[in-house]
Amino acid sequence: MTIRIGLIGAGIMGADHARILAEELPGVSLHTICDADLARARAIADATGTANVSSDPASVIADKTVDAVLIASPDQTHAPLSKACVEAGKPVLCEKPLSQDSAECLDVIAAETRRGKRLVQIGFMRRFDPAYMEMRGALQSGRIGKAVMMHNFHRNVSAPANFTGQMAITNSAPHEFDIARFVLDTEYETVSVFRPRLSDPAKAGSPVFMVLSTSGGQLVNVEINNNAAYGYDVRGELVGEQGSVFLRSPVASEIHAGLQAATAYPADWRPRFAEAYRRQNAAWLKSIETGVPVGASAWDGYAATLAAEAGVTSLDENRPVAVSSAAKPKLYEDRT
Ligand code: ISE
Repeated sequence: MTIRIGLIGAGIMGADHARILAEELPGVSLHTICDADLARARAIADATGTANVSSDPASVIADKTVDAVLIASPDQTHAPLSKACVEAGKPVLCEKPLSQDSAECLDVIAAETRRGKRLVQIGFMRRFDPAYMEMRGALQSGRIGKAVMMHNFHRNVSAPANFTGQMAITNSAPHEFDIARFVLDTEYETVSVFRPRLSDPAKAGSPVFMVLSTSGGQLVNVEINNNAAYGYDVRGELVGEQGSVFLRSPVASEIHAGLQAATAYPADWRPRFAEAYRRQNAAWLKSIETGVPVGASAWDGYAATLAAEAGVTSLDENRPVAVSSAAKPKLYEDRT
């Protein structure tokens, strides 16, 4: 069975997902590339041998010759387009975040609950990253004892042009909110957000430092620095009562020259998490065939957005903020 994909969004992530689907995974074909900028959609279509382009997401979702949809359009479109896919009965892989507004996440969850079936997978690809999988496995095996803390550093070279001050929390940090919740198998109780004083306080994407408490009694700290300058650098350490697991980034080589030894940092997340994206997309395609959902659900997307909303409030009001969630529908009880 060849799965025909409608790809919505021809920006940096849309282009990367198109490349992965066209070049790295079997049993899938790109059916339509959709973007408000048709020229951008056509460029990806030409690069991947895709026949159709569109600037109308609704028509792509309704197209009976499109089996599944991958959403990589701007954040604010994620929830309405995911909801439209659910209402059309189409499996959808939606880039993170599901929404920056938890009420919109609940709309998607209500649509899935009405249908009685999970169709939405959220693009929290770190769940498929080999290093994070080993970290979670070490905890589940008991080798490090009970988890007590998790340290997370998330550094980009520079903030994208459209980045606002809050997006460190609402766009970047959802990766940490989700992966820490997934590794620890816990829920968040409070979020406290701090910001260091910078030489240029107006610079978009300036660092934020967060401390989250969990229902399992753990502390999770997250540093987001979208203007780290030196490289794309994501670090993590899971600390247990009998040991710890330190995240290692994939390094292909180490150059020794001029009395120095050096390894290279990637320029952004795509090379650092290339294997995670490939595995995530492969697992999504498999779940379409089997009907068994995998990866992060719309509920996981909601949980990450709740933490982000609490984080924004904490930064604005300079206080710890409680994370309060709606009741989880039974549809999301089974862990995959
Ligand atoms: C971007 O949207 C991502 O998802 C990357 O993984 C993250 O590192 C980056 O900060 C986000 O802006």
